[in-house]
Amino acid sequence: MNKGSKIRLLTAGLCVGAAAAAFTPSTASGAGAVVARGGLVELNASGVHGQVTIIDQDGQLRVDLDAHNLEANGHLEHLHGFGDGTQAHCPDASLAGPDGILSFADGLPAYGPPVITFGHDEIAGSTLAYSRTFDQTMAGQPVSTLGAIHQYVVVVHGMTLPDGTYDETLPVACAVLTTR
Ligand SMILES: [Cu+2]
Repeated sequence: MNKGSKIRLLTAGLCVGAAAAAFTPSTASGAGAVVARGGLVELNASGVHGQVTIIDQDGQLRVDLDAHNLEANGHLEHLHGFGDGTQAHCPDASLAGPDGILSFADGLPAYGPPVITFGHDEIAGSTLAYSRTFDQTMAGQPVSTLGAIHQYVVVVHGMTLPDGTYDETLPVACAVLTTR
């Protein structure tokens, strides 16, 4: 065993110890969980609305997403943010620039890059609803490396542009997350 793996094992042992100390048998259900909720607010006048709940517990994120008034087509849903404590925001329409269309890139200064893909879904109707659990980021890191969940926002993408082409990456709704 090399020195590096010994240190990692010791760190893991300490984490287990800390978790055990904080565990209270009488509140076994949901102990240590952080619950973040947010309302999906439309972008690009999409009319899309809905609700997102993220439960951060035991190194896993459970994502309950419920979005309505979507186009029957392909959609991407991500957790977006900067991951360094910088608060991500839902983009203001003014970021759209002269063309009035808030592109994926236009929104980046506000919402930051995607850090977890919650889904890439082809829908036949106008509703997208699921509960999915994630233990890794897009970069392959444990979700525990994300830090406080409320520094991130959830963005739903996918809408037809005025020229008639479908843009799967166009932001159509965004949710700020609050934990209380
Ligand atoms: Cu996204």
